[in-house]
Amino acid sequence: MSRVQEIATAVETGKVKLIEGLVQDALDAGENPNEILDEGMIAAMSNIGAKFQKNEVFVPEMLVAAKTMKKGIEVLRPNLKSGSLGKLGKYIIGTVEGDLHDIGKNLVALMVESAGFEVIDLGVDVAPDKFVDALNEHSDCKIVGASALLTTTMDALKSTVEAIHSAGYKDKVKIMVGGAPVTQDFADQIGADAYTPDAGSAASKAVELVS
Ligand code: B1M
Repeated sequence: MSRVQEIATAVETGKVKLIEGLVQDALDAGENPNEILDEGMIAAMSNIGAKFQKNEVFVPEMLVAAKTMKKGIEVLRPNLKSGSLGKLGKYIIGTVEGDLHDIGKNLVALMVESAGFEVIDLGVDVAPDKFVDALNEHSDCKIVGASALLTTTMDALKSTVEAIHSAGYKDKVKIMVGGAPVTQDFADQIGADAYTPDAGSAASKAVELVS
């Protein structure tokens, strides 16, 4: 089994205590950090999601896999960073109201920060007015990113865009949306400025939006 496959298996089976060592060993052996992330960790989360759908695993297994992935990302983090902090302005990010999934949002935050933004992370279950409060507090912010992982919380993306627009930020701030159930069509329908399918493209799009 390759080192990247070993990492995937460790995430999928929730080997919290082993993951840091496995990721460090893979990095020391010269594995590409982006491959460790995409083909190791993200692929593992996708597998566990498929198993959850088939009732082969349950919420506790998803939780422990998520915990394992978070630990692994901490080891990867310095290897994914490149840009100089904050030079492109502020980027407010959060997972929308009713949604507790934060791994994808955290990856977007990490990539956007690496691209040169100062990230203000509001966390999970962020109500629309909390995004507005954050914008009021950081009036020089250029982009807001909102993440949703559940079909049931896609409406909260819509409410978030509406709240930001109603608060007078329509022409001042760009809104980016994403998350597994989100599509370009949906982003267009709710009036978001951009949709991207993954964290890497979110970072490039953010740079494009302020250039
Ligand atoms: Co949940 N969960 N979960 N879960 N969970 C999913 C999302 C699900 C698809 C699993 C399944 O059924 N196959 C399903 C949603 C079905 C649906 O709505 N269509 C689901 C469900 C049903 C639930 C619960 C309702 C289960 C229950 O309680 N019965 C519950 C809801 C809780 C809530 O939020 N209110 C729940 C709970 C949980 C845990 C807490 C146990 C845990 C989350 C832990 C955590 O995040 N700290 C969890 C997990 C781990 C998952 C899966 C397995 C993995 C999610 C993940 O981290 N993926 C997930 C299955 C799956 O995704 N296949 C599943 C890895 C991550 C890197 O990908 O977040 O998609 P992702 O992010 C991607 C892109 O989407 C994109 O970039 C990232 C990659 O580069 N992206 C953006 C994300 N945000 C972006 C923002 C952007 C741009 C791109 O711009 C701003």
